[in-house]
Amino acid sequence: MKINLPLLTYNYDALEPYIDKQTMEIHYTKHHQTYVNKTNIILNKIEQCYEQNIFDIIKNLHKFPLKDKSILRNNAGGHINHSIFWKCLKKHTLLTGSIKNAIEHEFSSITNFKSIFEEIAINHFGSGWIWLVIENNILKIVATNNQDNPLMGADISGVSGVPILGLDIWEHAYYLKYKNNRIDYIKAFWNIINWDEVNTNFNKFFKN
Ligand code: MN3
Repeated sequence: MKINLPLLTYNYDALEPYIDKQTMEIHYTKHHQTYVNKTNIILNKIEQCYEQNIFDIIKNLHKFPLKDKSILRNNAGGHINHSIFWKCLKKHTLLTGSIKNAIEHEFSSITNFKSIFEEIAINHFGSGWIWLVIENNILKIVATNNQDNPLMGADISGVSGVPILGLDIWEHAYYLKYKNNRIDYIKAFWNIINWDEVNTNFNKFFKN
């Protein structure tokens, strides 16, 4: 089994000025590509891989030997996290439809949702990701360290649920433009969320 860098459906400068062209290009062609390459190296070495796709692999990390497990956790995790992230980014979409209703239902208001999300992102120590997940049919905001993903389950990532929106808060995601001002990067995120994609994800995983 071999994985590939997913096609980016927009140009590197499409998210300017919120995410600059150079950061996008390096992030996608260097960082994400490295996660893909390292995942493929380890997948090549594993004699028998019973899992048929990369999502099944990160959901079943416990099935792999310890040394493979940590390499897969970091690199297959990195690949999936970034694959989700790129799809969640687009300028000029509207927060509307079922996802809007669900956020208002769960967090009282959009404003309150945003402030909780920002608070979790600002207070997260070190590298990681902030996610909006559906867990037991409830919307939650959770954080993971390094390249962990909620799909890995609580035993590994400390949280669980299906991610429908993710924000990369590694320094490589923002440092060229925002330097140490992670808070400005987090606040800029609201301008580039692809709510159409998040709404599609919500409808896919939320059981009415
Ligand atoms: Mn990244």
